[in-house]
Amino acid sequence: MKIDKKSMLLYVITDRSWIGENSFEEDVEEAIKGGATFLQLREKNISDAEYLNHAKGIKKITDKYNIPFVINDNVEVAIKSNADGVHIGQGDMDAKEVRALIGINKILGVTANTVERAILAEENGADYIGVGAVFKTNTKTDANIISRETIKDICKSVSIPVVAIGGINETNILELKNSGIDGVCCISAVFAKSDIYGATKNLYNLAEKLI
Ligand code: TZP
Ligand code: MG
Repeated sequence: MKIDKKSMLLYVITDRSWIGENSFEEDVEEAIKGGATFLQLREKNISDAEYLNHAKGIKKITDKYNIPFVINDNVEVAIKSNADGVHIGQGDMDAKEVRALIGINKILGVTANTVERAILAEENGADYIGVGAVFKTNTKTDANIISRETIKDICKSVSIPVVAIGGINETNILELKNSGIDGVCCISAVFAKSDIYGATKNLYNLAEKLI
């Protein structure tokens, strides 16, 4: 499954620390029903076995709704769960190396916060670029804020889709209008909410006005 730009519109990323009374899988399904167009499993401080278990569970749901599903930073879990691909951060594995491991048919997402890194990522086989943090976020406290100018420059410098991440929520999402991005990534604006379905639906409607 390779990506269609439209599937980047509302890219939702998991964070099990927000799980409340429903299960992880139930929360993910609510987000997809609400309008998530792309799903990334991103869990820190987790064993490979547990990561793989969640990946297999979520793969069934993303298959049911036919949306792309990638694993953050773990090629082995991506391959074993038959996920659609992998997303690697700036400090993670080398994009070329990951592409060689997953093959040409899987999705490779790469975080790149400068024009140089974005161009290199595309050359090394990335299918899309993630850029951020675009706003202050408590989810990744070590993330630098990337200027709107840099986001625009990155979007202009690559031909693959670009998604913005970091602190994006229903109140600030429209500030990203005209920045050239193809979609937004959200963690807490979805999973920190008690009504995950409603929050995602609202974000989806706003994201549609953005692109
Ligand atoms: N990379 C840059 S910011 C961020 C990541 C993974 C966290 C995004 O989380 P939230 O809750 O949508 O701000
Ligand atoms: Mg990472």
